[in-house]
Amino acid sequence: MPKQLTLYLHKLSPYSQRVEMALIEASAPCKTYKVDLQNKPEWFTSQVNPIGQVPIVTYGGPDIDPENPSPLSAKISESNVILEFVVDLYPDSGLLPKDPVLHAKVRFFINATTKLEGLLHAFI
Ligand SMILES: N[C@@H](CCC(=O)N[C@@H](CS)C(=O)NCC(=O)O)C(=O)O
Repeated sequence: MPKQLTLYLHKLSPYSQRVEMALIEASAPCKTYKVDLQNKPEWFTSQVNPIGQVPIVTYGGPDIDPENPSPLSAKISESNVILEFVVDLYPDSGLLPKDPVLHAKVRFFINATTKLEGLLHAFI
């Protein structure tokens, strides 16, 4: 029985989108909760992510209402970190090739897209 996993996201956030896609690709049972970034609920910053960003996942602890997160769940933020976490949870999902060369190529792609995001932010 997998532990509870809840993804807090925003549909227009590319960081959220990549985590959601990975969870779908891994067929991971999870809940999603859309955070209103224009009007963040107080419980989100006090109990889920003190810096108020999405995506973030809660993992483990009791399976309860996402608006009432448990202190017993692990809180994992940063899309790249969450992606690695999903791979660790679902090593056979095919998200990350086991072949070392292909693995390195995927990591190169992730690294390159992360740098591109930085450039993009410089223009907006
Ligand atoms: N480096 C973070 C960036 C996350 C990020 O910038 N999230 C934005 C949405 S795209 C956000 O939550 N903004 C709301 C805020 O900062 O108050 C990641 O990769 O997860």
